[in-house]
Amino acid sequence: MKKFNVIIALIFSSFIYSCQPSGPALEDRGIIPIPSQVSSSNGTFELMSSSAIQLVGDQASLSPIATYFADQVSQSTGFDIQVAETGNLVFELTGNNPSDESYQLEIEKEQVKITANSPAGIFYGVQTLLQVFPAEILSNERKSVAWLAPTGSITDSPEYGYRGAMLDVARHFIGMEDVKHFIDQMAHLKLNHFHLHLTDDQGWRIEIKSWPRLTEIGGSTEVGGGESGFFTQEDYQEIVRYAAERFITIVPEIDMPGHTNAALASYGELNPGINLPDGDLSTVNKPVHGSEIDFSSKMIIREPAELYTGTEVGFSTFDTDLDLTYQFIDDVVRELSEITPGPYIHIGGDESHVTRKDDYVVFVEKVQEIVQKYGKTSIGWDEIATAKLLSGNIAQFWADEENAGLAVGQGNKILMSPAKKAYLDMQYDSTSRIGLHWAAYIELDSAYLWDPASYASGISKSDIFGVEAPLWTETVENRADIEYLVFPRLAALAEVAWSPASTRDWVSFQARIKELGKSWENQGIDFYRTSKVNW
Ligand code: TNX
Repeated sequence: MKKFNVIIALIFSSFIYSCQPSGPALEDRGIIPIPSQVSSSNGTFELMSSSAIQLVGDQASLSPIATYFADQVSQSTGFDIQVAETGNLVFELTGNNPSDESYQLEIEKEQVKITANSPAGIFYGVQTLLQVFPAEILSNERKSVAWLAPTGSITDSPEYGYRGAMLDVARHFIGMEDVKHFIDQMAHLKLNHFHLHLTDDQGWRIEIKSWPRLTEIGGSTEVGGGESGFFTQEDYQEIVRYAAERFITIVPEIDMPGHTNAALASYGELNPGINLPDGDLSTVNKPVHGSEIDFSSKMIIREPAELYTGTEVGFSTFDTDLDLTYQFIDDVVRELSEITPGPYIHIGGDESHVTRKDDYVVFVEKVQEIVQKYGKTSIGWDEIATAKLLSGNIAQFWADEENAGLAVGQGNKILMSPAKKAYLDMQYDSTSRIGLHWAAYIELDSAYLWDPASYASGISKSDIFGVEAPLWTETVENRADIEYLVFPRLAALAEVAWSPASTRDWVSFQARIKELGKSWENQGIDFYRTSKVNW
């Protein structure tokens, strides 16, 4: 009888124990990207109105992160969390190595401590901490929830130093508020480079003061002929600042020598004369599409091209023999470099189907020199590797393994954006309401299940500079469209970029993404509820 009582007592106490308000263990909190190491202990930390942040180390670099954290949680919790001499949220810089993005997060019952060797590391610790609290923490409405975090410790560092996303603001112009919203979400996923595709056939979206018609004319329309717009240099600098506060570097792209119709429509003196008759591709354009046009047999009439609002590509080119072309590019790169603190200028270089191959090579080599002259490193789509790349320049692999191989052969690194995996504009399946499918249908599992280091033959881990997920916007007009295509896939790509293959697991991701889904719901993000996840 006595023994029986003991057993009952044991069962009962373990039942009571399992009902403690500790909620899920740290491992089950749905952290994305998955950290290198997570260990749980038995307990909870509670964020309260009396919580305060204590900063240890350089105050100037830490206090903006404290403000960021306080802002992120203020609406949902109603707390006004301050920096104080002592506090139960400790952010401590343990070294001074800006390129070390690793961090440690220790959650104890009475204290949370984030330590790192750089402000970026502290910031990533903050992102993980935000994911550890209930998903309502990022809500922009007051929630009455106990703000509990399971205790334990996390050690974490990224696999790749360049973890990016790209937004094409040229095909459809995407305005400031939506760009900031995009940056906010990148930050939550520990992405650190934001590539802005600023120019294309359909639009020129960055003010260049020495060539004002680029935006007056070239920025006046978009795919489908909508009203569109452009960023003034002041707008652009605001984006740069907003991103920098989230440890994100802006990578601006001027796509050339192809994809330049908007520039050629703005300045006829740059136009070698392949005029596009009012969006009708059947006459002038089709015969030359995909072939090499012979300019010598054409009369070059330097007149502005027609503005273009269609979606076919490959018909436009700068005149690679013209001095004015390089004066123009020099002005553009100079002005852009002045307002771009990051080290990169993206020079495009894709799908220049009407530029002769040898002209293309000369052009890319000259443009790299210009970019270098202004102290920047060039990134270009994989085609640029058919030219001699300057040391340190980067080829962005999107379609052609052979091109990527040429870059590796020259000792240059590869930014991995394989269209079949990383393109956020691809439809999920044939029923997706927007998107393209020329590369593939990309469901969430497909976006998740690949490894940059073994994806393409001839490209190994040491050749890889990083991973980037581009969103092209031929079919994307507004925030709802962006959210539909970007979420949840950006989370999969962020984990591919941050977490080593050895820690990635689709079944675990399927479970963890549900928590992120709740967070997105709380933030009012209308993500795509793929059937691959039991939301
Ligand atoms: C190819 S990717 C392009 C873009 C299009 C995209 C659509 C690349 C370097 N060029 O111009 O927008 O496909 O998916």
